[in-house]
Amino acid sequence: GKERMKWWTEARFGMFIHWGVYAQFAGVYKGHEQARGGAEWIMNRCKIPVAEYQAAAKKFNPVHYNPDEWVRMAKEAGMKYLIITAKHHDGFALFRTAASKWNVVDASPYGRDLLKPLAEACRKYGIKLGFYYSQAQDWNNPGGSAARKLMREGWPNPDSARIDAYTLTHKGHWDPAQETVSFDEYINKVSVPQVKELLSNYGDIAILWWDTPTNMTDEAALKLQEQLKLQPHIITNDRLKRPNFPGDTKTPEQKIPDFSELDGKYWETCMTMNGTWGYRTSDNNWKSSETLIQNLIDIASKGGNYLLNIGPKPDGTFPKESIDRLKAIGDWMKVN
Ligand code: FUL
Repeated sequence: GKERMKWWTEARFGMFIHWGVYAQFAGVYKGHEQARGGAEWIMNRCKIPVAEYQAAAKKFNPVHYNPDEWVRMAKEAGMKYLIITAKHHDGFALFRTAASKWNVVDASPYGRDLLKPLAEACRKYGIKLGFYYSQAQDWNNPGGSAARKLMREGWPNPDSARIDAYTLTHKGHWDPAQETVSFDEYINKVSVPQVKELLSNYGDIAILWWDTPTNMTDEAALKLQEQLKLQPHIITNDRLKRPNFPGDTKTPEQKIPDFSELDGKYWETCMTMNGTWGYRTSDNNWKSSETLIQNLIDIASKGGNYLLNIGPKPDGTFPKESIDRLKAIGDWMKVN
């Protein structure tokens, strides 16, 4: 109830982090710019075969990853919480997991859990930690669902007509490797155990941020929801499954609701600083610091939270444009 939501309603401002193997592609596949969607969608948008995408993880080696610095930057910008993609739609776990080999420890040269030191840094700076977890959509772990995006307007693969036809008749998949087990089996053997790991191995977890409930059933949602008991104070969003699982918070994406749209429910606007969640070299469409500060004021005045995204580079550092904006917001915070 209210008590559990207290810190969240006072927080106002948080950092979203979208990071994974897609950062390495940075919006480019075989020399072609990904045409649509965030750069974290490149595997789906460009229909990259499973084996080829997984080979890219063999070069994922973020040697400049410094979670202490990340959290300090969030803190100095006035942020009170941080939510990171523990697993995005590409299924790559940024953590040690026994449920799938498709994770940073087993599949990358980096070979270490990325979330452990982040959790420590969050504790050090008094920043609440949340995990984003793509519970249904997973393009690498067999059985995971896939949104039916076609190539037609995407990367001009000469084979796109054939791939689109396959995608349309195979529930959004484009590679037979994605269909070797059922969705139920994926939920039971990957999703549920990984959520259990995330809620058991990293101390206090403040938020579980579900996403894109493609193919979710009530049964699967109940199993995942059950895991939340591991963290009795946890707050969840409204993306576990629709309908019937509203969670605690609504999640307007890339928009700030008007006063007339507010209905008394808790809400959090998530937003990118440029036009993509995952790192993309060519996206220079950065919002000004003034715009970001105005958004924060607008959201706070309407009683919401602002979850502002960073897409770290494959080496583990934040883009300079993001760092500059965090600093500008922090400077403004100090005088206000
Ligand atoms: C969306 C996802 O598909 C995007 O990649 C991103 O994670 C955004 C916050 O939610 O639905």
